[in-house]
Amino acid sequence: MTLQLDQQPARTDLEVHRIGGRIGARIDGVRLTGDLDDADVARIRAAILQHKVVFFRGQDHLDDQAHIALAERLGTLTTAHPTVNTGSERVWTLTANKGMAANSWHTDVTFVDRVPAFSILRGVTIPPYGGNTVWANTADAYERLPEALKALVDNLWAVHTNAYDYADRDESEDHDDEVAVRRRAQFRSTSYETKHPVVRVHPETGERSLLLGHFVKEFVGFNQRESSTLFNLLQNRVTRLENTIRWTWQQGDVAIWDNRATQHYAVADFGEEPREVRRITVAGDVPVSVDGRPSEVLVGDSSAYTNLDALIS
Ligand SMILES: O=C(O)CCC(=O)C(=O)O
Ligand SMILES: [Fe+2]
Repeated sequence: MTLQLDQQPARTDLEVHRIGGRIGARIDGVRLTGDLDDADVARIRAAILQHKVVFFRGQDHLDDQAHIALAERLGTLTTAHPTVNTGSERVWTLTANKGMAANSWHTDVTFVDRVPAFSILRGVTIPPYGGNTVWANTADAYERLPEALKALVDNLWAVHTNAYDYADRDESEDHDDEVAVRRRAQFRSTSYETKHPVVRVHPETGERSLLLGHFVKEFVGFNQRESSTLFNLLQNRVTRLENTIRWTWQQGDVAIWDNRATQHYAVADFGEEPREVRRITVAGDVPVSVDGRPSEVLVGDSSAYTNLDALIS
């Protein structure tokens, strides 16, 4: 007889507490390591798929290596970033937000075809105030669209790029600061453009979700002005407050999100206070549209970022 997951005897005190109406759960009673038992990993993965983002308090024991070992339990890892030299093969370190453009709604790395599956973010230095991160549920946003709009987006494709015009979207005071300018130049040092379906079918849950965020350049068949009107209409559905969860970080917290069903925004309201978070990214496969067509690379080769042949699911 095979036991259902939730009928298996609990070996730890792992508990999942929902903290939002449409997205978000906190998981208590578990110490995150690469040695978690398989049943706990399965419960955590199921919770991520259901709640889209999950949070763990008090994981101060994690260093980069343990963080990597934990992430490997969820799948094959990507390199740290397709274009930015982070000084590490796997770890993407974000110190403050200056010019990083994380204070803008996005899904991670959608300018390549192989959009990451999971991002695992650890709070290393947390400011005394501000610096929250907000996540939005892109599957729920799709489900709540009026049928007429669903019919439109089911057949809509968007071009995503890492070379988008930041000046358009960033009103921060340090936009022209030297560090910010240098970071942006590195971010765009190699150009990537990918055509993605606006509605993707999730490879694990079968759910449909909106694949948008700040890397979108335009919609296929629409001019700039029309693209921007349509983009705002859809993004507003994704980011309405009822569809989000906001997390107030403490040092040692870990957030894991399903990058195939969320967008996020790091709020840049912590003045000159230091803030550092570190991310390990689990590779994902190429999105597929409602009618079964995969995303298409227009510019750039991201095979070094994610080796699709090595993907384990
Ligand atoms: O700084 C944060 O809280 C999130 C940054 C971000 O966008 C990411 O790690 O993907
Ligand atoms: Fe991000």
